[in-house]
Amino acid sequence: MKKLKFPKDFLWGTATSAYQVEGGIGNSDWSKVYPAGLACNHYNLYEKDFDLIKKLNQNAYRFSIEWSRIEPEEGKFDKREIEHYRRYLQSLKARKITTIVTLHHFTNPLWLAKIGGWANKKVVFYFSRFANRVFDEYKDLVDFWITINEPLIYGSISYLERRWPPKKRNPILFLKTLRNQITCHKKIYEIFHKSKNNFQIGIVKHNSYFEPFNSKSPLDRFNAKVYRYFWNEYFLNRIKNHLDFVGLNYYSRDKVGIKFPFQKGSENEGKWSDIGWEIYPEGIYHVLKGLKKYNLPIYITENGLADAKDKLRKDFIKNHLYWVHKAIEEGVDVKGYFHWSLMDNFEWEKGFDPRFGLIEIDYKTLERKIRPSALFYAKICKENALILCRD
Ligand code: GCO
Repeated sequence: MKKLKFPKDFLWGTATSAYQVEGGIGNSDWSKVYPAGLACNHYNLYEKDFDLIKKLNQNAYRFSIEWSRIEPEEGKFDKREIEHYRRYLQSLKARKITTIVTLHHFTNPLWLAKIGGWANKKVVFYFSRFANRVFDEYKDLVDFWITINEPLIYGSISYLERRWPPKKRNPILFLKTLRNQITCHKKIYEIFHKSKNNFQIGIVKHNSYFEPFNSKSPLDRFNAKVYRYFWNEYFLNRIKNHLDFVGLNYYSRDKVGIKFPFQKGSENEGKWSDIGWEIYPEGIYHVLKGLKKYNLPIYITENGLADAKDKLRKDFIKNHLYWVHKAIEEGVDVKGYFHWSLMDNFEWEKGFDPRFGLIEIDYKTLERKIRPSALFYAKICKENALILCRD
């Protein structure tokens, strides 16, 4: 038996986002295009869910505040919703759960979408006004702020791949969005840090482990480097002086290169999740090592898989944490791990089929059922260690 201890005060938690779990959001750019209905009804059942977080020994929770609830019309702030999230945060604090709040997790109020969303320069004014208001309301209750979740995923899927609202394919709009995200982040960082409150503010980046499709091909090796730079580093390089920490979302490996049909068989040989993402735990180690140069604390803000039968999740957690621990031993300053997700939820354009939860949701009754992997993770959280048995 081997015990891999994690650093003192390590944060162990789970992550969700408002649109994916709350239910009843009718006023966002997603509401009509991909309605999430009642989702998990977390909006009303949050006390119950926080009890489960506690029961599962997690000491931190990452979630998002829905902009379209707080500001349903431009410039009009909804007092009832502001009070809702205050009670929400208070009940986390009452349970001594560290709070990590994401300000933008993919969805926008309809009024913003109507004037061009994130591609419109005005978003800088609107989003920082919203952020500022939220900060003023909740600054005593929030430990970590995240401005934007996965800026490049958001920009590319919405403005290049046409899969998410506004479902456009327009590189100019993509670049404008990117520019506005960078400006917004820096501005909010500066505004928040005028306050004397005790908090940290950062970004959540989706970084992948890029490998050449064919390691013998110089072209493929070059391609992997280009991806690593533009996907993993470019955004961080632009905001690195405006960060207290880096949030990392790691899911998988991507083999990149010039693909010829006869090379196909060699692609991504590992295990696969229910939605076809390769499970490649070692990748998290390489990605973490890649982030070391920023010299900032790192929180793994998402890591998980779609696994309805809960067959692979336990090993997934174990093996990823093994590699996280190795990175820590080699000097990477990882301070927390958040599994995606606390419970099954609305997986964007894929709907409710993919099951990412440590807790299973029965969408008919909204009953919560703890999966075996959640208990396995609970042990790790309690021990602040990963226990490896020889079996
Ligand atoms: C993302 C988001 C989450 C997803 C999760 C699983 O990475 O797209 O932050 O909202 O649900 O990553 O795909």
